[in-house]
Amino acid sequence: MPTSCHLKRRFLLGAAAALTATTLPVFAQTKTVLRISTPAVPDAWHARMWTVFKDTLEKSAPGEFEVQINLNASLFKQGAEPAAMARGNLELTSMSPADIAKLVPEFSVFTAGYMLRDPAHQQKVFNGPIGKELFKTVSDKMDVTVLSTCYLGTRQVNLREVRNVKTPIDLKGIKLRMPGSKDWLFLGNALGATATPLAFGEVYLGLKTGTIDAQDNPLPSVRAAKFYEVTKQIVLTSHLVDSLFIAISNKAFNALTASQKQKVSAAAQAAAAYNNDNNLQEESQLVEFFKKEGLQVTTPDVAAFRKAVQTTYQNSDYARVWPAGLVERINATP
Ligand code: KDO
Repeated sequence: MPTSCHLKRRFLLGAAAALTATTLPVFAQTKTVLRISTPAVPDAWHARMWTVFKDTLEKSAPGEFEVQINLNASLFKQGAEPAAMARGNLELTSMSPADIAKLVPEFSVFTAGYMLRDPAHQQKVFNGPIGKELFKTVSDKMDVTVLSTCYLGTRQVNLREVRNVKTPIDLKGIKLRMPGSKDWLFLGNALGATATPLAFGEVYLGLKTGTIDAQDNPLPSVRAAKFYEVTKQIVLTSHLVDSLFIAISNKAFNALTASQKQKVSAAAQAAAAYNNDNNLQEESQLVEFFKKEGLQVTTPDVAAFRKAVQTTYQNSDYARVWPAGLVERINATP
């Protein structure tokens, strides 16, 4: 028969075991997991910025978050991120204007060539009243909160073989790879080429084997993804001052405390600032780099490209989808 001393000891051992069994997982669960998915290659500034996000958050909220960074579209394929966020399978990503335009048609104004003038104009538009209004619609329709605006760079045409390109007519018949959605394809065709959809991760091989003749991306992306190894020319069309928006699902954001929300937003701002500074600085130096790598870097008749592209958009259904006065407000933003 157990003595009371035995019983007490057994009770204490049992209680200790129960405590271990319940407390360990509870501790593990208290960290909020933030899964990030992006098609960016590791060497791109908009991939590296996620480490800045993670480190900033670790400093401001030590031990509160587990930030999981998935690059190279290893978690979700390019463009599938907003749907994954809606299903609750992903917390954060960087969305392109074309990703947003699928659900918020008026946002397609930012998929149009020659709409934003330069990186400073881009930041003023998105950090001012236009951004505020449109991001509210994005939150209502997509259930995600935009935390900051990244400058991806200004998109240029990058050809496999050297060609004399002055105006859109000179791109006739060129199979120009674009990301795989209708707004991107419209832009590629507006440039005068034959737009062909392909995921970012397949572009290098497409250029190498010749299944595509060209691709368009900002110079820092051409460097980071090493497209210069398999192409011979860059035509400085500067057709799109491109943006990426750091966004978090509303489900994940609303589960945070007010203080955590503020810290996550601040980390996203720090990440965007890091990306923007580096992309801007590198972009200004890359023409020399590509020339040294043996590429021809040529300047076309940009005014002719601008006119042709803007006319194509004005005469399309896009102009009807854009809210009255929006283009004028964008143009009037200093
Ligand atoms: C691309 O596929 O060309 C693109 O530049 C589109 C952007 O919106 C973005 O998805 C980017 O790829 C990736 O992050 C890879 O740099």
